[in-house]
Amino acid sequence: VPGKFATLGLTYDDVLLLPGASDMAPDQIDTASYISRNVRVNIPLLSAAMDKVTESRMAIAMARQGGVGVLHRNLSIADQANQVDLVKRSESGMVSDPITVHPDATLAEADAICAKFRISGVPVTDRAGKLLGIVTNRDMAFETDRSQQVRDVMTPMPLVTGRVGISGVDAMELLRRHKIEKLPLVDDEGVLKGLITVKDFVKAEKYPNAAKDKDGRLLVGAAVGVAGDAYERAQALIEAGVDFIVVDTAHGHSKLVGDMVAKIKSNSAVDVIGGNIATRDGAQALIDAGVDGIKVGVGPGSICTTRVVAGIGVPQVTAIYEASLAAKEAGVPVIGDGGLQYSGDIAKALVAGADTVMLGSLLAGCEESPGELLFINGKQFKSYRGMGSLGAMQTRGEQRSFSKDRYFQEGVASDEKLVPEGIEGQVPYRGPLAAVVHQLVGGLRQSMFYVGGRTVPELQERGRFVRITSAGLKESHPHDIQMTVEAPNYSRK
Ligand code: RVP
Repeated sequence: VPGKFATLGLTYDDVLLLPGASDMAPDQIDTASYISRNVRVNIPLLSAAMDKVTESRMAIAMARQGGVGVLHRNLSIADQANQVDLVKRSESGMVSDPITVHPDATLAEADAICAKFRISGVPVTDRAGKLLGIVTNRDMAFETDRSQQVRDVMTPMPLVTGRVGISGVDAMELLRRHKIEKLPLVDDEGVLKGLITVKDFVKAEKYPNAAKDKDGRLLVGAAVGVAGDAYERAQALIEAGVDFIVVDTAHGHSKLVGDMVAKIKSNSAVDVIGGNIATRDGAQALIDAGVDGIKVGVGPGSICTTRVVAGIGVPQVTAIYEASLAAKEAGVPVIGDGGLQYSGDIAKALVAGADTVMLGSLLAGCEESPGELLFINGKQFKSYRGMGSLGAMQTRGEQRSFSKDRYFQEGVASDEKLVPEGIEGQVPYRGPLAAVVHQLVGGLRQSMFYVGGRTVPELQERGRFVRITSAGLKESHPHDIQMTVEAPNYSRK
């Protein structure tokens, strides 16, 4: 852009989508999209990498709904890698590397394992991995002495087992015929190679739209930074089975981010997403560094103060549009991150050029987000805060913050010297994620119907905006009435 002033910046509230000719039935709509070159989701939603939004519980719930969670990084490397592990083991066609217990372990230890992974029983193996038996809740329920060894309570071999590579149908038939819940899979030497459980079949039926990897495990992503041990963190996450890494900073158009993307990519096959940027040049720099996905958003976040503290940013619809000009040419998907307030903003982001969107405040109030329910004046809330807020960046007891480097403040000597770019607050409690996602995706499907786009690419291609004024925005919201009942998908700010 010549001169000092770039184009006029527009955001969600500045535009509406034009209704277009539509010849489809609503049930023909397909909301699948790509979050990066090789990671496909069934609904175009990601939960934000924030410590009040995405830990393993939210990530599991998101993937079951067909989207994906990005695990935040404001915790130790071991803890974050453990969260990846919890998601990858939560539901699957077959667990290829099942949790096991040694026969010398105590019942108390076996209990702890079951509780940690929310499972009802564990195969018992010797040091060489040979299957010796299985110990389940049923074996342990009536034992009062928790110091007893597993070997004395387990159901020993011979058990009903399957061969590695058994089909789902055959496995289900074995489970049914023998009225058992777990089918260990063994090789010729009797070494445990996998586990199939009834629960997984039930869940697969309950969540038909779940976003899964090629082995049938739920998809999950995780965030890393650029400072200190960020590269070691990425390696640990990859080892734990993460599907993609997000090099997540407040300024993705910086050499440090490009270098980190290139370094991770040079050593692994997982997709690497870079961000955040808000211009075409920023997107191009990430493409040149080799990213598989681009995250767009500087300052739109509901908890973000970057635009006032630093005076930096681009209104989100324009930011997405500009970034997508570079991204489309390179075949790299775009994530529109932050600033969405209503379901209608999802389609606006997609028409502007995003392939998926990332949500913070819209999901922070869910049952599955980290943190306790707060009761204030008889109403229920959950806390929510920016990763650049003082609370997220300062030291907690002995525990240093791992999110400071998102704002390039890793080297700041003491907490008093931090310059926050976010605030802390609370959002209304919204109940289980499934109901929230139902409304968000329901809104998106309506948008697709109105625009006349059966698929996300069709929506992107056909969608056109009309710019509106503040009078138009006022007209868009309910007006000239006192709202007496809140709708599940609408509340006045
Ligand atoms: P929102 O959905 O509007 O709540 O925005 C969430 C996004 O805001 C995050 O995905 C992240 O990009 C950004 N964020 C997180 N922390 C902060 C901050 O402290 N400024 N901003």
